[in-house]
Amino acid sequence: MKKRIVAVTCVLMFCLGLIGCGTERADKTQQLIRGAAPGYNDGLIRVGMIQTGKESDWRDANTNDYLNTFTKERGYDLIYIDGNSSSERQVKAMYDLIQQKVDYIILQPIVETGWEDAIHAAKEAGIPVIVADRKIAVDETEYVSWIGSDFEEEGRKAVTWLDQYLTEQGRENETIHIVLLEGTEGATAAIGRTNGILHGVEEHPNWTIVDRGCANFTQGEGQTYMENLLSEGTVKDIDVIISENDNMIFGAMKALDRNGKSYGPEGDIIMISFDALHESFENMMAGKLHATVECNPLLASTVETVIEELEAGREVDKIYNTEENIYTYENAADYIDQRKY
Ligand code: GYE
Repeated sequence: MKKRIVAVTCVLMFCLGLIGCGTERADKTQQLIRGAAPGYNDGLIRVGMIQTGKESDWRDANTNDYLNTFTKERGYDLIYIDGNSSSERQVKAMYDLIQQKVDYIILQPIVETGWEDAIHAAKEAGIPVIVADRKIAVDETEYVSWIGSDFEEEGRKAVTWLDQYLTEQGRENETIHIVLLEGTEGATAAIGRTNGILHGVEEHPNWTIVDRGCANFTQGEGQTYMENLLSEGTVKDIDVIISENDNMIFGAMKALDRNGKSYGPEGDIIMISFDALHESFENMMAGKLHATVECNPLLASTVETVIEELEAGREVDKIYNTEENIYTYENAADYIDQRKY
């Protein structure tokens, strides 16, 4: 379809005596002419977007960012597909979008594996795929770019902060019992954060993971997981809970409340999570959460930049990492008003 647009555009420009036909891709002028091209009814760039689902508040912020960026007013026809937390559904969506001959596919995969054939089919069809948020385990020549966070670095930030905090508290030589609530198995965000955290734990012979398990990044599963753990009674001491996202720690808080356990800077258990949602800042200010490692969900503008570059026929980078911070109960009040999600 793109070739046809370019061809028609070139004929138009040639007839108007404007310029010769040099580039293969549309630039801004060509985009304007798109609308006039017969057979291409609206002049919009058709973008298929495959989302993971609705597992967390981070995800809602991420979805809204795409919906607000890829609008008709801004020149896009967005076909948004909710993966509904199903990898099979996501793969099927890829084939559907290929069949619809969209101009670009944005893929936000649930898990890294299982993508070889679908990604290759998109490449064969000449549809550029931009992967965002989590990664896929395929050769990097199969897709255009990946845009997202350095999740292992996020994990390291959490343990570095814990190390400093324990030292400040004079607890650097104490045995520290850690519970680790993990995100979805096979998801880059969970793999990376877990690696970063476990490396940090290995470096501290007096730290021990007394329990770890998957709660799929959801608040409900975070709560159930913690309720089960507390009712089993096999884990006696918990000094720290590290949760691989904010929603799971909110769920864990409910379970701790129901079991009369105190936590947060004003309680017994040290609480650390990831994402840095607005609600986490409120929790830090309320003395219920120690720290949250930022993970930026606002990826759409970078994805759009990649599309604009491709439209202009320019080269794009393979990896775009987001800039991120860690926030704590000590500085939450200084930042809460600036938070965008
Ligand atoms: O941390 C979590 C979400 O992949 C970075 O997925 C994302 C993670 C995020 O549901 O809240």
